[in-house]
Amino acid sequence: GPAPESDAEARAWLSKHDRGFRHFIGGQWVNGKSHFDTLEPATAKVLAKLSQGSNSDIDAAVKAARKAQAGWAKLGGHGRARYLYALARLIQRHARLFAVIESLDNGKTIRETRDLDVPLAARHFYYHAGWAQLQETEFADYQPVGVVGQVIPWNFPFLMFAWKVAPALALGNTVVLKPAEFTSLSALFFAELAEQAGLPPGVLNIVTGDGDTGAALVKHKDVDKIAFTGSTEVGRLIRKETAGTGKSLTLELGGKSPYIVFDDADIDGAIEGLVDAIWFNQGQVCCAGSRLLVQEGIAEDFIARLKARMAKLRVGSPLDKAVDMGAIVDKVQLERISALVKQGIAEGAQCYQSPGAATDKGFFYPPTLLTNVHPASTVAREEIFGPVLVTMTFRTPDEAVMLANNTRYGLAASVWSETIGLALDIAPKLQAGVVWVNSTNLFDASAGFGGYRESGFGREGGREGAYEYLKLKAWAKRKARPAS
Ligand code: TXE
Repeated sequence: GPAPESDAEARAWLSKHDRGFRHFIGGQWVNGKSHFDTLEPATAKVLAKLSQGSNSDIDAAVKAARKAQAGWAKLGGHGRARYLYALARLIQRHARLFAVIESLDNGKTIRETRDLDVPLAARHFYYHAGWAQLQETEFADYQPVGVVGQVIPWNFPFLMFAWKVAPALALGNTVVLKPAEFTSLSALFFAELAEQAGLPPGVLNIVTGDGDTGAALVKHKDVDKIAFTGSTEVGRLIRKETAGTGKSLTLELGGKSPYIVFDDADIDGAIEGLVDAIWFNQGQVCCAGSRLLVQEGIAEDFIARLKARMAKLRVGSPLDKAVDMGAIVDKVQLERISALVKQGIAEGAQCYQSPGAATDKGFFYPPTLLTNVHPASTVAREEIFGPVLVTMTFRTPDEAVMLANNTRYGLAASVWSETIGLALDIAPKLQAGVVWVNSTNLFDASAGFGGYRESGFGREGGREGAYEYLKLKAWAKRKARPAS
């Protein structure tokens, strides 16, 4: 196979910071009072030392963002677009380094970081630069929300960073962002580039740390909006915390998305789609197609072919370009996945795991399939957030819809059938923010992404995503009084 991607440049960058990474506040690098280690999931070794953000770090960052906001808004759409274009080009110029940093930090494969996370992140900056250019005409009656606090998860560290930061900045807001504690490195590397690009101090502030740091940001009195992506549990806490305050809120939370295969589907296509739906990013994807609903008549054959495909998946070092699945982000997440699978078996499911799970060093978990799953069982209801597919069968289209919607979530759904009339009849009945027909996991900056029900509210990307960072100012000018 091809040689593994070299990590030399990334290791050199890390060793420049071996005394500990700092927060980026008001254009300055500020050392935290305490630090914590972040691990490399593929080896379980310490990768970097990060600053733990305190209440006073958050306060300093919010003050810096407040101070910068009026000037940033006044710069106008075109002025801001120039910065966003410059940032997009810097991402592209350093794409390889970004991809390696992200793979080391998260455990996801270099094929994914190189071909998806990093290019899509750049695309978000280009795309939102476009909205900035058009702001005065397209959003003439709108004002920026102001100072935005953003808290992001670890599954797509850099892509979630771009989803949050690009629209906020484009539309005249300033940002305090807290990356996930497991995966802060790509955000910090970006901050170095923002400094290079001459982004005005205070426009983008990054405070690293754990959930306490996130909570301090959510509670801060001078933040106008909170945008959060992460667990449903923390989303619920944040909604309570912001209730009764003037803060706006958008939440992108968990999912348990159905993947529906009818008996007339293109079976090879549906199986390749599943590889992408549930084994991409080790299944740590909010919109993962984690519930396979397959029509009864083809179920046995489909499962047999799926197992054969699973046996070919290669699990191993994230920097190996031939590897399909890397490491799970952290030991805690690995244990959560493994406990849920054990519970599924205890509740009557049959478990198939492909033999290819690598190494005993890092946090690896094999591609896993649970069959004979009862719709009421834990694994059918709870988000596993790992490489674990649960399967159920259905007989009729109505039953497929009923099973698909039998969840408190509603992020995504995938429908496979060669009868386009059937697919288009089913799609609108599915309670999900996005429905993919004969495809899965397609994302673009121009398409608003977000959930129904307990998957959250608000959209990211598209025109709708831009509105989340704006507030309407309806106004009228009094007519001049007619001279009497
Ligand atoms: O998420 P958390 P965790 C789901 C997935 C996973 C589970 C737990 O099912 O197994 O969540 O993951 C910050 N106030 N998803 O525990 O805690 C935290 O520091 C403010 C789905 O890692 O929600 C991090 O930056 N912030 C999801 C971010 O919230 C708080 C992606 C997310 O971490 C906080 C991730 C608090 N009280 C996990 N507590 C998706 N939908 O994509 C924590 N944080």
